[in-house]
Amino acid sequence: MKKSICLLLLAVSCFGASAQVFAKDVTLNWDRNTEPDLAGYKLYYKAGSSTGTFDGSDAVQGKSPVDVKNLDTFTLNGLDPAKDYFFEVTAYDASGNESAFSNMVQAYAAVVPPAVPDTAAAGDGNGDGVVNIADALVILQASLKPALQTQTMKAAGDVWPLDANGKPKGDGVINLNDARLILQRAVGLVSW
Ligand SMILES: [Ca+2]
Ligand SMILES: [Ca+2]
Repeated sequence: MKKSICLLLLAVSCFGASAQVFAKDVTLNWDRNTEPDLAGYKLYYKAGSSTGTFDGSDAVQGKSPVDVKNLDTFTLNGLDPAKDYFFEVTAYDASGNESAFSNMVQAYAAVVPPAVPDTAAAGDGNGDGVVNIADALVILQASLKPALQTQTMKAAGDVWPLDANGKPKGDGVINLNDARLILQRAVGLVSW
């Protein structure tokens, strides 16, 4: 049980019904040990930082380490997509002797996209529930100084361009087009 094991991260997938609720599945693969008394592998995982004990407990399969038996590919399910995870694997023999740890691999936290504005909130760049000139000014400021842009502005203030039905579609950036369109909405030149 001296042989080193090379661990690879194969896939990270996210599934979820809304932006807030995701389950993350992480598939890992490692090279097989060739010792004749090899009995299986243990998959260690932890959330947060790469240092410290591999004391993960989020996976559907249970707390770290997960005894994956004599497999060389395994998928951990139900991890929190908001967290970074770190993984290592060991091999064990029929007598219970455990190898040294493999290399460590990391699965990064998923980037949760900003909520798509519904038409009621679209244009409400300051998040106070109404669309008026104050929002046009807030978005104008934010368009000139990106450091000022908040999640609310990005979600509600990115209204330009409008789609074929005249509803705010957005193009992923806050700029003068958004400020102008919110101003037009505020003074009643457009509606959505
Ligand atoms: Ca507002
Ligand atoms: Ca825009």
